[in-house]
Amino acid sequence: MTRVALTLALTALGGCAGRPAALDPAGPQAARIAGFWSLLLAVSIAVSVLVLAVLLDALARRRGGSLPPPPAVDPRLERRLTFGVAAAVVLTAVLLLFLFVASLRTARALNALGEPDALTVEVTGHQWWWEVEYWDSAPARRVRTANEIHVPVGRPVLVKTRSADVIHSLWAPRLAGKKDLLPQHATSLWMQADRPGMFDGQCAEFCGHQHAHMRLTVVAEAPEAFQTWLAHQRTPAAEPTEPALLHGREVFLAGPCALCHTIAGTTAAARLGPDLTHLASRTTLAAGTLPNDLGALAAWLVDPQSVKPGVHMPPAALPPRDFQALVAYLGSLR
Ligand code: HEC
Ligand SMILES: [Cu+2]
Repeated sequence: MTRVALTLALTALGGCAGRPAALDPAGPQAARIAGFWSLLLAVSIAVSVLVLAVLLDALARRRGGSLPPPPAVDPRLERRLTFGVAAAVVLTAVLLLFLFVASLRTARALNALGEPDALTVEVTGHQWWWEVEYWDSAPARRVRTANEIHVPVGRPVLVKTRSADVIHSLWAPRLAGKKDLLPQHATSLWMQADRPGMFDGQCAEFCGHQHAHMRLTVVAEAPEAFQTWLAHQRTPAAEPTEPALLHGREVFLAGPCALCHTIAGTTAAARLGPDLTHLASRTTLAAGTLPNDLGALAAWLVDPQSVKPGVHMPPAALPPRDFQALVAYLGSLR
């Protein structure tokens, strides 16, 4: 019966398309959490069934419509009742202790994936997007991107988390538990993906207007594919060859865009908004709010406020020719 309930719950939670599914783990950390969750469910079901059985038994023993006369004190019955109550108290205490120890063991396991070859990724929460930086001892080799964490399958990843403004919380339920991102205090969590795939993530701590539009994607890929991706991200932005794209770059660099964004290989080096060096290589725009295609990009630039009301980016008020060139240039940043 426990198994049936468990399978039903798993199917229900795992089957909702596009929903994070903590009970459908794709890595050892999430599997630990799902295991502990199943244990809690099993124990709760067992206790509920036991209590219900005792209650039904008591009801069945009750005879007639009116209350029976109070029984004469019977020392044997008295002893049996005392024993029953004591046994129930001991059983409860043992169960609670058991769950406490299991919870401690899960927490310890979550913090211990460390290996010498672990990959270090720094994730900074912003209202309302994720800055992702791949750590390297040589600063010039560090890679910065946004709203996407690429990880190699089977390799432990140490995610160092912080916040640039308010408290956020990183949650990619198929890979790991939640971790708060705090403004003044660095935290970290371990994650590892055991199979390739795209895994949804979401800010899990209310952080203002657009909290619900603060999604991220973890892209787990084979180690070679990951290295190719990383090497490509390290390169500066592609040099435009067509006149329209060159014009688009001029528009970008001359406008307010360069005050907030970086495009490596150009003079734009600000960090108030996402790094756009390889913008077109990402799957979504504005932290999972829009698909990443030219139409959505144009809609975003014309009026970011209508897509994400309150967002910290002004609209691009440009003549049509400049605007089209700008969109084409950004769309070329593979
Ligand atoms: C005041 C700072 C600021 C200015 C000026 C600004 N942006 Fe942004 N931009 C942001 C912020 C912040 C975000 C992240 C918004 C979010 O997802 O919540 C963003 C997001 C974007 C994105 C989506 C990136 C992604 O990976 O999701 C693009 C593209 C972009 N900006 C292009 C531009 C262009 C082009 C201009 C100039 C016309 C510009 N921005 C001007 C701050 C700015
Ligand atoms: Cu947030």
